[in-house]
Amino acid sequence: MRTYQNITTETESAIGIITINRPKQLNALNKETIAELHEALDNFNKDKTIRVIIVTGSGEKAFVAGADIKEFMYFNPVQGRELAAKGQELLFDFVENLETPVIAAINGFALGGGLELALASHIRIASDNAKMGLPEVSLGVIPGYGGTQRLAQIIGKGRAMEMILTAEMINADKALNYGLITEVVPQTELITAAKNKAQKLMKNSPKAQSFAIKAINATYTKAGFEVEKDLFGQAFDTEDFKEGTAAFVERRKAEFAGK
Ligand code: DAK
Repeated sequence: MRTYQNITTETESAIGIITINRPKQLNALNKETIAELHEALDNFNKDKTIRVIIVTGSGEKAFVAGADIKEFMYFNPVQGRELAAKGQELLFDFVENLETPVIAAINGFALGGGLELALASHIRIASDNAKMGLPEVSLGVIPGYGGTQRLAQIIGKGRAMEMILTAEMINADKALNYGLITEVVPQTELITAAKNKAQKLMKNSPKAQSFAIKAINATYTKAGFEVEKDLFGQAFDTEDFKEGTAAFVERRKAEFAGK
């Protein structure tokens, strides 16, 4: 099996398990990690002995604490829009439209691009210490990997609007109540719970499941995703974006001028 720099993969009883493995950066998604995730997901999807894929994060603290801020803070608007499009194609749209069901096992912080990865997955379960949010506006940017669209699709416009505009995190119980996740378990039981869920999925027809994924996804329009990409790119050209990302790195509160 191929060795990756930022993820690990293993197989067990027809389940492909992908663990994002940058614990020092709380598993933040940089370009390389996104490319590796694409490759691993593609390989598992093509392998017909694999019936379900589980995606999780290494360590006890984070699933994925977002896109790698230290990488994207230097992008200009053109790079921002291009990378948003590329990221969606390689990972977020790719996961959403994969034929093999993907379970996100959220083992801690799932923020920004991390929550967006979970939102693109077909099923989400979480450990009781998990915290979820889209904090992008606190950095002067907006969710750029489908979060403005998929969060509202899953939990409704009102709750999505509140989560995105406040940039606040919610805990696992609230996420369960919102329907953002479908199960909460103690952290030590998370992977077992994900594997049990996978076993349930395996009782059914893979062909019919892939048709069902396609049919469910067909409801949603693509127009909103295009608007998100454009506005995401525009946000990279604002003073607020420079201030928001600089404040994160300098560990201080951002002072937004609204420009
Ligand atoms: N990126 C890079 N490094 C991160 C990170 C991130 N998202 N999150 C955490 N880290 C790093 C910290 O900088 C720190 O590194 P050192 O200082 O030790 O070198 C290390 O991980 C441990 O984090 P903390 O010391 O902050 O740990 P705490 O327990 O104090 O806090 C926290 C945990 C999760 C509350 C905090 O780390 C945090 O607020 N993290 C940032 C959350 C966040 O705002 N995530 C980004 C959301 S925006 C794009 C498309 C989409 C996006 C971007 C670009 N393109 C197409 C270009 C999406 C953007 C987002 O995801």
